[in-house]
Amino acid sequence: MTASGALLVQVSHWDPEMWAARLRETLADRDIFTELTHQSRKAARYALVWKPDPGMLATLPELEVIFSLGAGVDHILCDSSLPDRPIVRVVDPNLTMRMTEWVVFQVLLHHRQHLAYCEQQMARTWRELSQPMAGEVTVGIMGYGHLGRHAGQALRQIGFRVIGWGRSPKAGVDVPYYAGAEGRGEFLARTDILVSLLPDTPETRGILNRELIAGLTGDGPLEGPILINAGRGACQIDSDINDALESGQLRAATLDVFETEPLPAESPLWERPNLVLTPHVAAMSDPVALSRYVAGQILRFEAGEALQNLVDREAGY
Ligand code: NDP
Ligand code: OXD
Repeated sequence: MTASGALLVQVSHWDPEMWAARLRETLADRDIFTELTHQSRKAARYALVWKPDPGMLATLPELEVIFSLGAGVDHILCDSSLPDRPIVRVVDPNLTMRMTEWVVFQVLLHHRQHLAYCEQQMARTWRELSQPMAGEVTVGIMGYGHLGRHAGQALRQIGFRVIGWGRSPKAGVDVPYYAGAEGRGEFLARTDILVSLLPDTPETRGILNRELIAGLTGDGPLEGPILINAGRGACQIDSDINDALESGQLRAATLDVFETEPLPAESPLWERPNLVLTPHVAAMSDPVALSRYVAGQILRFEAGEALQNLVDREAGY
C-alpha cells in the first residue's frame, strides 16, 4: 500500500504492460496494476482504459478519475453503468501530429491523383493528368476541434483553402466556420475534399451518409468530391459510401475507421479501386508520450490543480 493513488490499467487489444512499465517510471511511488483482482479493484483511485469491459469501472469503489487512452471516449461512454467520475481524454502533441501527418498525406494523395498514377504505373502508361493548384481546392473539416484545427493549419500552409464545421457557433475562428444543422448545407456545398474528425456521439452517428454525400459540391476542380474519415466508423454508413464510390458520386475516399472493426473480410469496401483503406491507425496511441501525459494529469490532480481535457458527458465527447 502506498500514499499516492493506485492506478489500474485496463486496455483491450494491447499489452497493458507497454503502458504500465512507463507509468511506473514516472509514478514510482504507487501501485500500478494491470490485472483485475480483489486487491486492484479495491485500491484503484485512477483507471486508464481503452474499451474497458462494460460494468468494470463501476466495481472500483475508490475510483476518482477515469483516463481514456485515446482522444475519443465513445469506448467509455457506452458503458450504461459508468460511475459519475471525471473523464480525461488525450490531447497531446504526439497524437495530434500523427493525425495531422495522416490527414495531410491523404488530402495530398487524392489532390495529386496518386491512385490514378498507381494504376498508370501498373499499365506502364506515361501520361500527365491535369493538376489544379492547392489554392483552388477547398478542404472542409467536419469536427473542427483540437485535431481538426491542427490539421487545418498544416493544410493551409500548403495552400489549401480550409473551412470548418462544428457543433457550437464560435467567434474568432481562423477559417470560414459553420456550425450545427443550419451551417451544414453551405459548408458541404463549398467542400471539395471532406475530412471528418468527428467524435461518435448520438448526434454524429451515421452522419456520413447518402444525403450528406449528395450535398457535397460536384463541380469543383477535382472533378468530384473526395471523402476522408478518421473520426469514428459509427459516424459513417459504409454501404452509402460504397455505393457513392461505385456510382462515381464520390470520386474517391480514404477511410481509417469503419462501422465494424476490424472491417469484415466480406465487405465490398476492400475491393473498391477508388478507396484507400487504413486499419484505424491515423493517430496511434504512443505508450511513451501518452504515459507521460497521463502521469502528468495525475500529478496535477494530486497537487490540487484542475484536470485538463475533461469530457463533457452530456455532449458525448
Ligand atoms: P475535439 O473534442 O477537440 O473536437 C471534436 C469536434 O467535433 C469539435 O469541433 C466539435 O464541435 C465537433 N462536434 C462534435 N459533435 C458535433 C456535432 N453534433 N455536430 C457538429 N460538430 C460536432 O476532439 P479531437 O479533435 O481531439 O478528436 C476528434 C475525434 O477524432 C475523436 O473523438 C476520435 O473519435 C477521433 N480520433 C481518431 C483517431 C484515429 O486514429 N482514427 C485518433 C484520435 C482521435 P465544437 O467545437 O462545437 O465542440
Ligand atoms: C483515439 C483513437 O480516439 O485512436 O485516440 O481512435
